[in-house]
Amino acid sequence: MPSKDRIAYFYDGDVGNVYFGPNHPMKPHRLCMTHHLVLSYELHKKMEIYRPHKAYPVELAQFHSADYVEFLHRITPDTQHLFADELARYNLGEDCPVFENLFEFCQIYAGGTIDAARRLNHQLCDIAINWAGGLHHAKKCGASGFCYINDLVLGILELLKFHARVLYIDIDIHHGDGVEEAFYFTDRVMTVSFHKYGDMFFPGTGDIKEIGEREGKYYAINVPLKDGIDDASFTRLFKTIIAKVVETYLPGVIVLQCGADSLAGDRLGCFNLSIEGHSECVRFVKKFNLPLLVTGGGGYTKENVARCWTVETGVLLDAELPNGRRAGGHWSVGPSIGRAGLVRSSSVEIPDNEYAKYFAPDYTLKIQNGNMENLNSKSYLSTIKVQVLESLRCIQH
Ligand code: ZL4
Ligand code: CA
Ligand code: ZN
Repeated sequence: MPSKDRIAYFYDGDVGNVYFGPNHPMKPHRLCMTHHLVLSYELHKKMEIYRPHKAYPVELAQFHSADYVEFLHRITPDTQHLFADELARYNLGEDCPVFENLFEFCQIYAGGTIDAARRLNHQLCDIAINWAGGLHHAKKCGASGFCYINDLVLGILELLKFHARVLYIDIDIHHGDGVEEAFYFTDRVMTVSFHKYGDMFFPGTGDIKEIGEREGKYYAINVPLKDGIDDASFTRLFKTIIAKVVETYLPGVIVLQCGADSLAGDRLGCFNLSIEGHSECVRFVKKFNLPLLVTGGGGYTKENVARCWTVETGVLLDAELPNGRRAGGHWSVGPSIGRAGLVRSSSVEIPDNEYAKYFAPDYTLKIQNGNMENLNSKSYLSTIKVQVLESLRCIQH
């Protein structure tokens, strides 16, 4: 177990109190649920918890255009009807609505990722976690796909002040287009995104042939996948590619976007990963023992998001949770009567807390299997792997 001060965890209770609107898939309340679940497992005793600073407009403008930042700062739900042109220009609307306290929300999640990068830069921790961050679609001059400010790009720019090479890995089911685009022409950041590709799935980019340009050629990697990918196929492909990437690129620091919409049963997703499969990727990345910045991202079945990021907090702390993978310690294991009064076998209930009701009826960290066909054939996955590894062979340091 690492000493408590080596893991920095960023959280602001205000971040979960914003509302994107009726039926909007993005529910920041999942961040409160995650935090309460982390507390109920007493994981806060094994890491330092910080409230992030609210990033200043000039910090946001390190990547974004000053006019866009200024507009985000100024616009409110009451005044938006006066700014139809600007709303269209900055892509604000149905996916990216203007809501109460929008700018403060951006300042908090971006502040968390920037603070995380700064603590890593000064070697004040080995791993920094910001589950509110990971909003990978935001562009220099506008919002996209529920993302307004690209905290990942801001965090990476901060890391580049101290590190020659930054590796960005993205396991959200959507293509990490905003981060890729920001660093498409440089070899100082390698971006690797695993995502669903095809059938017009958002954002529509991330073909395997997108590899970067000019100085950045071969430094963008895209792993396009079909519906229903399972733990075995995903983790095998992930480990093969990431091991080769780290061996070839020799990054000084890794940024890992852990979007939980790649889990089975996600409201927007179509993959079939369990929490074990998803968190196995986190465990694998941690094992390189490089400074690591971990963020959230998508995730639209909010009980599963909270379960996943809690288990992954445990993985990063070397404090594996019962049902996260291995059972052990003082947790009760074995046949039990659930809170719902059902007899179950080999289940471990999450510790009781004021948020426990969200995890009914089983009250465990397990999620429902998607029961889906894996449309990624062995030969398809093998072709993808071969193409990525071939592209990596073109890099010569
Ligand atoms: C919704 O029900 O594919 C937004 C968005 C709001 C409530 C109001 C209904 C009005 C699904 C999505 C209709 C809204 C239709 N409401 C929005 C091409 C689209 C154009 C916009 O995980 N319409 C755009 C974005 C994706 C598109 C995914 C993932 C983020 C991340 C990191 C972003 N956009 C079609 C959709 C609803 C809504 C229901 C929705 N939007 C599903 N997928 C999208 O990678 C955080
Ligand atoms: Ca992705
Ligand atoms: Zn996503």
